[in-house]
Amino acid sequence: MKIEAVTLREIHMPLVHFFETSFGRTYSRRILLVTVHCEGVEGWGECVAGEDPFYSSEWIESAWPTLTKYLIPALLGKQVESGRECPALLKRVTGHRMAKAALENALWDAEAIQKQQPLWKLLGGTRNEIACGVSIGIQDSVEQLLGKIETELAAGYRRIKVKVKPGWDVNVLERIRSRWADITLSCDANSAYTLDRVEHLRNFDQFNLLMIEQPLWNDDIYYHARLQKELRTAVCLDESIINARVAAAAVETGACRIINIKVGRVGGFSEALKIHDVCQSNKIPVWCGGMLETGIGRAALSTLPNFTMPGDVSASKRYWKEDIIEPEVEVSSQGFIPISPKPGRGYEIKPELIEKLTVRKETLRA
Ligand code: OSB
Ligand code: MG
Repeated sequence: MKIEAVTLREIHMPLVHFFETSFGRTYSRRILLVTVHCEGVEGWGECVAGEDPFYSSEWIESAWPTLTKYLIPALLGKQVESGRECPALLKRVTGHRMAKAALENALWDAEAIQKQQPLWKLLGGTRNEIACGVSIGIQDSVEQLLGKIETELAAGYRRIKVKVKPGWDVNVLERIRSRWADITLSCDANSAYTLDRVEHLRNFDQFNLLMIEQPLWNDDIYYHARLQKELRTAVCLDESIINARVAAAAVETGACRIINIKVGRVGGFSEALKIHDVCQSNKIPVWCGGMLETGIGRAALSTLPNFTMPGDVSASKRYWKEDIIEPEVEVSSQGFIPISPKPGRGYEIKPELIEKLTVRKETLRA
């Protein structure tokens, strides 16, 4: 496939409900979409960089110029057979993994369409359905949170994850557990704690949580290893796991017992597959994290064999009034997303809707 042109778009999409983590509240998403044009085939990718550099140093305003000035020019005019070739072509640029992932994943999509194979099969997936969980943000009141949990359980979701931070943690988990003693429950701190809060974090052990996600600094492995030794609850790393080498180091040092893989965070499908394999050979279960993406950015990866825990892959309607793909992502009453046997990404892009939501657009040609 010759990469003839790449189109970048920024679309604006309000969330159905605000989403709050320990680093702030989001009402509406600014989403960067990438389209690669390769000899009549169009591949689509989504950049998961946020509106602000809070979850990671990358954000939409860093991703855009990095793509136009460096990453896209490194690909234009190139002949590639597979998305796998992308990391080597983009290697000169340090970091900017979310920007790279959008481009690489668009190429995987184009490759799948060109080969008339489902994307998930091309990635090595073996499942035909994905177990779904939900990530529920910090709310205005605990009552509001309990109401949301009730709704999601009724919808069939197989794991509830709640966001925590100092002041919204043990008190909240207590209320949840006193109402639902047996549900599969986990929590995500997005780096809201420090190691000197270990006594406080030990209180989490009483709630029989599936995991506590990213309790300490976003760039830390070592102190998570110290913390994991002090806790019965499994630590799961999200922000800290930026590539397969760091994943191997985290596993070797005992910094976590579970890893959250987000394709965007780690730079694309190629690196995500490597992390999957490192974890599988070390018997560390993984699951697929989300970044409030549209339907474009989700699901295919979760079909790999070591994705043994429900992911943050939820129905389109939890996020959007109308998603930009069809059919929209739907979750069964048992909490699963069936995987499409169709070639390519398995759903259609809605070009008119995307055009309507677009606030800026730029095409670079070979
Ligand atoms: O830490 O997993 C996270 C959303 C934005 C930034 C970070 C995170 C999240 C989520 C949302 O938890 C998961 C989803 O997309 O449903
Ligand atoms: Mg997380």
